Amino acid sequence: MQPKRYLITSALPYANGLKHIGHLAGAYIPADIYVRYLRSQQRDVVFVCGSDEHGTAIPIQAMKEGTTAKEIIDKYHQAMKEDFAHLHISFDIYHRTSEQLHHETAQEFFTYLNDRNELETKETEQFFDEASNTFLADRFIKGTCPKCKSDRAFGDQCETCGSTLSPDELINPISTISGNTPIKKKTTHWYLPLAKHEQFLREWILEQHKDDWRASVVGQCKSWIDGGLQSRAVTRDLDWGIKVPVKDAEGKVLYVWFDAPIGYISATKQWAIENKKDWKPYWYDADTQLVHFIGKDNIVFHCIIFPVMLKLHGNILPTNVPANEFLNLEGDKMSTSRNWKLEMRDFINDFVMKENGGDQCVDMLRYYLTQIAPESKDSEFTWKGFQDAVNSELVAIFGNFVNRTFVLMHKLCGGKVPAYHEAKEDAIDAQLRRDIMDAKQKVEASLENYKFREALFEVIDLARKGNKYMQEKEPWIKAKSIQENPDNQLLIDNCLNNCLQLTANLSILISPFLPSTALKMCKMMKVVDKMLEWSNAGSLKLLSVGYTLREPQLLFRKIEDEEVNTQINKLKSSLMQTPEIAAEESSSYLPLKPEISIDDFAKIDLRTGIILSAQKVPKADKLLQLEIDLGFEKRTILSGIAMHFTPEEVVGKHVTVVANLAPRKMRGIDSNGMILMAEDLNGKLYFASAGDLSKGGWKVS
Ligand code: B3M
Ligand code: ZN
Repeated sequence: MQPKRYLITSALPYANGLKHIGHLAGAYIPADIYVRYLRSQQRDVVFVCGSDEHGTAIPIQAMKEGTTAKEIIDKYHQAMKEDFAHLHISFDIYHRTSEQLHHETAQEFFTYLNDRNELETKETEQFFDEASNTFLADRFIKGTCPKCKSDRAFGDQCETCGSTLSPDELINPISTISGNTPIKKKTTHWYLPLAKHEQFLREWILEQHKDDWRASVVGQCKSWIDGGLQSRAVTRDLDWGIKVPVKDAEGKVLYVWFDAPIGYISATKQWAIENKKDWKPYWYDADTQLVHFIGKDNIVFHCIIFPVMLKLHGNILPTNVPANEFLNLEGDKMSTSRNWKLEMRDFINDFVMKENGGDQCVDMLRYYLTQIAPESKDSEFTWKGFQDAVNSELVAIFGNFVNRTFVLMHKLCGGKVPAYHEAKEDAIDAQLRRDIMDAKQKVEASLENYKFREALFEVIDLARKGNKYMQEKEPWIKAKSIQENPDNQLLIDNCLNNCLQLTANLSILISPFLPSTALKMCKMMKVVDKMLEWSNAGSLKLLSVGYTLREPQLLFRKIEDEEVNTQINKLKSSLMQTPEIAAEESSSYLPLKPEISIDDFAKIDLRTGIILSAQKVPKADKLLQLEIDLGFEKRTILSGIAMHFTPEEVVGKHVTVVANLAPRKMRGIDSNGMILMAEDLNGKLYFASAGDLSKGGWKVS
């Protein structure tokens, strides 16, 4: 039986910075595809998301940017909202957890559980900064890593070796707020006792959902449960967040992972207010299908902690949590701290905003990110891969098929949908028509099972079949002998009718993935977007006979080598700017020689020179014999650059010469001086020239 309604959520991104394409591929594009597919079937669906604006990540970013937490969330909420809109992620609402409605919803939730004694309180000792009179969140404590001894370790993790730490493990802990050594102080917190719910979790996840949830999700849950479920603190000592709604809980807020998922509920409430709907069935009725799209690092929160909260609060549980693995970038893990990332904003600026065909670039990105979606294992974004996906699939298969169909229809059928002559149908036609009808079922089955890569593959495969069909039918050849074989026109009609019906089907099937492309196709076919309703797929009568169609428009442009190279260089150069990499680089610079006096320097006579001729020195791999014009005289100088330059390359070069160096005999030749070269970190040589002088002999000082 079909569920009555759907509530689809995408992880609420932290409002502490711009998000990268790994986030996009993990939690937003697949959710958007799924939602668009459901909408095209007129199912009742609400797609909610919003900014996660609490947690220590926010004040920490504020400290970094030298501003307030409020300014940080306002800035990044707005930016993320815009980025998602540019990439056509079609949320029904993009809310924020700093809204009053959310604070109230989260507090009510807490109170409900607390009133029913579902939470425990415990007193512990925590680090406290006396100077600022605050308890220190893990991230606000810095120290030496017990594992690798690096001093870039925080209370939760070491930045150098990546180990997960607790503040107690740090050697010489220091408050990042005051720089002082913190003291230990007693504090009370509320905990969610997960162990009490172990039986429920085992049955619900490991039995009920062992087959319909992704293996990686069930696997991660199993190891959490088998590892022994600990009570989880749901409050923190912090001044940024939602106040704990209990008397005498001064200075305490709800833990961000307690309030953030409740953000899905408050977003639904806000959507209902704006659309005059009732939000309650979406969170209470058993015939609602709740699906959370997330990245794998959020599994425990969405599959264990939040469901326990929902169960205790009387809400429905998620039907599925299709978590994705990670997306790597050009052979390395994506990382904000190392600056190895491609932000959505960068793609938008470099492609989407650059040309009026920006929409097609959005679809190209959506295409590639779906084609490589990390559904069952980590996958990799490369610019070359992006170029290949666009050029050899979108352009060469999908776009090419649609374009050829339109061009030939205009040329051979007078710009109208030709009739289909049943009597002339052959086995090849019949097969293509079956393929069109089957494609719908295949795409549908994959989408229903959250297999987006597979679903997209089926759509492209149908276009591939279209190309093959056209190649076999060769209507352009048949057109040449219509005079002799009048029947040929009937065969041409059948071919193009099939190709046009196939095109119409492609527009429906591709629409959840590439919404702008589908609309562009509708325009070419002169049909309204109602045609994109899913129930129309599989039909062979989408375009009526005799209907006039527009001229074709190219659906996708090619991605040029130059664009790919620019992006790769940009990525590499941004990596260089991070302090970690700069430190690594600097260790490959040669150490400086001992200091010299100005008098030492004054002894060296540097002159400009021009290389007049050059030749290899026999039996010496490294040496070039140079003839150099110093203006007042010509010199022979031997230089060890033969492995780097050919004689032809250096003739005419301007060089700086140490002109008063004592002559030295090498390989039987007198060398009178030395030319200066610079060497980069990779050992590549450059001429240290005084510029484009017309004359040699000038003094360099
Ligand atoms: N903001 C973590 C993250 O972006 C978190 C997700 C909340 S979903 C309720 O990875
Ligand atoms: Zn370490």
